[in-house]
Parts: sequence; C-alpha cells; structure tokens
Amino acid sequence: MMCLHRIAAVLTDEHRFLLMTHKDPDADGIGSMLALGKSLSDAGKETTLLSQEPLRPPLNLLKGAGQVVTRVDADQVFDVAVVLDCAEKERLGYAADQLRDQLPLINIDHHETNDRFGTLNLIEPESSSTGELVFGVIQAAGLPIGPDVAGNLYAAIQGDTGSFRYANTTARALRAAADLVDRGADPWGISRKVMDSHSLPRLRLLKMALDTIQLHHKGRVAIMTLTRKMLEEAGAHEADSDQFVDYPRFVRGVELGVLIREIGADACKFSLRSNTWVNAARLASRFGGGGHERAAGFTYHGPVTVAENAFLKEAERFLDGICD
Ligand SMILES: [Mn+2]
Repeated sequence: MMCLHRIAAVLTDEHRFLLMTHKDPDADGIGSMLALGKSLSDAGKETTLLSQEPLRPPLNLLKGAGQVVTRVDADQVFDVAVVLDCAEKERLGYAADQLRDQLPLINIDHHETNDRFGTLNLIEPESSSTGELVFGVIQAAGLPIGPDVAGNLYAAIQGDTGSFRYANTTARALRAAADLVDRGADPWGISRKVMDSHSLPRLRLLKMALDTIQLHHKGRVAIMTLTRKMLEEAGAHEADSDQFVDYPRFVRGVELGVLIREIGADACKFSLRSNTWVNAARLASRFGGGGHERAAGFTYHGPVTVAENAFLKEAERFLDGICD
C-alpha cells in the first residue's frame, strides 16, 4: 500500500514521463501504457510512449495508439520512467537502452517472477492484470479518467483475463471493469476491435495449427506446434498466433495445453496453459522461464522435435508429481 501512494505522489509531482512495456506487447501492456499516458497528458504532463516495434493490429486500433513511438531523441529529458507489465528489464528489448542510470524507474506489474528492478515497485501477483493496478494508481494519484483512459484500461483487463474467463477473473477485476464501463469504456466496441478482430492469414494459420494438436500422457497433455513454414504458407506474422495456446487446453480431459513456436533454426518458444492443478510457472522455471500459475512460458534452444521430447519427458515427471 505504501508503495502505491509513493508512486501516486511521483506521478502527481513530476512532469516528463517515459512509458514503456515489454517487447511482443499484449493488450495489457499497451492498454496500460496508453491509459496512463493519456491520463498524465490530460493532467498537463509531457509523456513519451515507447514500444520496441511499431504496433500491429489489433493493438494499433486502441485509442491513442498513434502516440506510440519506436525511438526517442538522444537529447530528450525525462524525470521518471514507468515500466508496465514487464517482469524483468531484459523483456524491454532495446527499449531498455533509453533507461539512463540516474533515471528513476517505476515498475508496475503483476507477474509473480518480477525481479523488482525499479526504484519504486508495485508488484501484485494477485492482480488480474497490470491494467487493474494502473487503474488503482491513477485513482490514488487523483489523475483524470476520461472515456479513452477507461476504454484502454478495460481492454488491458479484458486481454489478460481472456475476456473475464481465466482464473485471474477476481471480484476486484470485475468491479474494476464495471467502474470503467461507468466511466465510458464500451465493452462491445472494445471486444470487436481487440478480441474479435482476426486477419484471414491468422485464421488460415489457426487451421494449420489445429491440425498439429497431439495428445500425450494419457490425454492430459496436448501439444500444438507452429513452424516457420506454416507462418510463411499462411502469410501470417508471429503475433497472429496469440491465444492459439488456448486450443490445446480446450480439449476435454487435458490439464496442460502447450504451444511450441519455432522462432529460428535452433530455438523455439513454449507457451503453457493449465486448467486446474499444474503450476505452469513452476514447470516453465525448469527450463529457465516463468509466468503465472495457469499461464507461463520459456524459450528452448534447439530444434522443435528435440525441444518437444525434452519437454514431454520433464512434463510427464512433473505431472506425475515425481519432482514437484
Ligand atoms: Mn499482464
């Protein structure tokens, strides 16, 4: 609680803010950044919103997305940086180069594995999303919350709760969402724009990905695999596979859904989703990754088939409770 108020005081007192979120951003990171940026600028402050790469659909459809820049001038001066939804500094990618040593840094996040790299840290793993935390911070600072701020915070919470379905859909998250609707957020409009907006290449890619689903370990583990070749054939971008990991988890009887994405000749990204009892973050940490109890991930250095076998071996032991 103390930290919330110290952060609120810095937001009220300082003037020039640099805001950023993790690379490969999601609705929570970008929605939180756009909302806090708009609220601060409505309060008469200078804000710079930085992303490692240009925003892609659907995130570039969020209100104010046009404000996001991919680099800042070397002579630009900031009083404080705010990093949102980012568990460690490395996840910022080269946006981290903008963080000069003496620049105070506010770190607002809900990842259990956040290593508290900020000068001030508001880390609440019980929070559904960074958007929910930012809503609390904006309120504590008495900063303005117009319809655009409300809409982007709503999009952030909706994104991380899977449209208010996942295990992190707490009463607090729902109350925050209801308050945001009172303040002008439009659930149907945001859902259509962010959740229900797919390119045809994305749907073609999904069709290919669904065909790869295989069950393992007595039907308790389902693995979906995406290769570079499939991306190429579908004409899709890597970000088009966001949320695909839900599909293996949807298979009846499956406890652990896995998406393996080939990201290079010798590297793949694993996304893990569990239904009820497997701690995905703990399993991911065996491969140097992390995340939340129901959603986690890691990068494996090796070709897909090697990665899959190594993972299955460890996952089966983990599910059997041998090495939990
Ligand atoms: Mn998040």
